[in-house]
Amino acid sequence: MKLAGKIVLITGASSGIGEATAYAFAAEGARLLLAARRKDKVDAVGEQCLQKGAQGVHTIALDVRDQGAVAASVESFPQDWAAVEVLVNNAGLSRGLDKVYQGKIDDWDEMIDTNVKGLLYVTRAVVPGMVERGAGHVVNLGSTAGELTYPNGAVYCASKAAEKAINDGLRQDLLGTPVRVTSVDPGMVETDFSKVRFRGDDARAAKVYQGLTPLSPADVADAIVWAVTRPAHVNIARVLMTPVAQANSLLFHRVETGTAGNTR
Ligand code: NDP
Ligand code: 8X3
Repeated sequence: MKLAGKIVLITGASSGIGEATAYAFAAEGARLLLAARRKDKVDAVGEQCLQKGAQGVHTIALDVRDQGAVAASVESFPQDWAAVEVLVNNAGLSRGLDKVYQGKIDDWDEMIDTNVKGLLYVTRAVVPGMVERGAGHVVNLGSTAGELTYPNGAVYCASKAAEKAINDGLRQDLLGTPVRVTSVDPGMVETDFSKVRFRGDDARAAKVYQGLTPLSPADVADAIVWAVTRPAHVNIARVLMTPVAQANSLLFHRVETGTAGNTR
């Protein structure tokens, strides 16, 4: 599939993997619908995209947890932006590292509302148009966390296990249509993810990536663009990717300690 001129909707495009994915599609000459809550940030990403080769950019202030706003937003795309061909369901976050029996209810609600319900709301609003037009590709951001639960992360891991189930279910439900569905499931990627998890405690967040070379957001964007650009009859169900220093969501090797273990 050639991406020049194709309309690509990316949620969570204001930072990290979503931002890098916007740049990667921009370099292919796509037209980008970029959504996130922080409109100023998403506008700045949009400007960069135009410089990198995007054929057009339309930015949207959107909280994916707000089902009404998601539906209204997709309904109100300008006429010549309505035919979304690629949806990247990337918006997501983690909050805290706590034992389930001590966890904060608000953190659980935020993770589940964003990573599970938000992903569903956007999918529900966009995919019918893909089916109607007979063209489309949905890329969902999963995680190694959805494959294997790690201590103190049960609810975030559960949200990504739900993503895995939804990704598989959506692919089954779209059988008989040309619409493709892919989950891209990275391990540690250095973004604002840990800063958000630890609510701005940057020193604690930096420690997550100390002593190993994490994936970069561009590495993940590369996998997304690769999956989307396979021939139209090829569906990449899942891309599970980690840094070399990470075996799975439980096991990392850190150079300074020379030890393997699970320390986030
Ligand atoms: P960042 O914190 O850098 O980016 C998260 C993005 O999600 C931001 O653009 C943020 O935008 C957006 N977002 C969060 N909540 C909402 C919301 N309610 N509505 C709309 N947008 C929202 O983290 P990453 O880039 O790392 O995370 C992107 C995705 O990748 C997530 O789904 C995450 O779970 C997944 N992932 C991350 C990994 C990692 O190690 N970093 C590994 C595996 C998966 P804004 O705040 O402006 O709304
Ligand atoms: C993010 C990866 O292992 O930090 O999904 O939770 S991890």
